[in-house]
Amino acid sequence: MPQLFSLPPGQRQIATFPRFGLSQYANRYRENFGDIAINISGGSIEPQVLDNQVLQTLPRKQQGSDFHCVTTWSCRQLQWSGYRFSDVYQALIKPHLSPSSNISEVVFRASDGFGSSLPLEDLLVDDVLLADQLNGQSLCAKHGAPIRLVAPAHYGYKNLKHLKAIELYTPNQNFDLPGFRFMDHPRARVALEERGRGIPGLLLRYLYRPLIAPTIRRFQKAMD
Ligand SMILES: Nc1nc2c(c(=O)[nH]1)N[C@H]1C(S)=C(S)[C@@H](COP(=O)(O)O)O[C@H]1N2
Ligand SMILES: [Mo]
Repeated sequence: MPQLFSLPPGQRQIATFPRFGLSQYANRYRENFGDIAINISGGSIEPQVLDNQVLQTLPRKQQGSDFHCVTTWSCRQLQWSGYRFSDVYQALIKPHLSPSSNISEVVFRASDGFGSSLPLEDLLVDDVLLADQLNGQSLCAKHGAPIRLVAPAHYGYKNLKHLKAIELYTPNQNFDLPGFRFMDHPRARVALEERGRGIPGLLLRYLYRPLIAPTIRRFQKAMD
């Protein structure tokens, strides 16, 4: 279990799992984010909605994984439960696509307005989940109710909370995401310190670190 002793480059352990994000999302907190309803669209797919009932037809996956925010805090061994993204894709999405559709990129949209993308190839691995439980309980509003993406090999900003839509794109298609482009690396792999786009991860470490404490306070205050 080498992970128990070493953290990825530039990361430091934090004792508790804070509510976190870009400051403009702090106040978009609600006590109730409603039931699971994930709108699937793009590619050749007939738009459709995944709800709890259809997700429950898939095997449940439990997983303990570390969580790494781009600002350098890491939280160890969070216990997630949910569904493998690869199972969702293979069983519930792919059968509805025409065989010739070449999906390469997936965009996730959240009900607080946040959005993120990852290459499909990064999502079809064993530890990427759509998680609806954390530490044995239904996911709370603070951490992304009713369901969120968990992609432990990628920085926190790829781990989108309050998931409400999944969009599928082919290699030549463009899409829009909220936020500054330099802050969004297309893959954001933690092991390679891909913190941002066009700026070295090593530099961003030092720019982001002073933001941790005020951001945690701001996100906490928005829930009071
Ligand atoms: N919908 C939504 N998802 C989001 C964010 C957000 O503000 N809104 N922030 C991202 C960032 S930067 C991080 S580090 C993690 C934080 O997850 P947590 O609040 O459960 O700790 O959520 C990510 N996913
Ligand atoms: Mo983050």
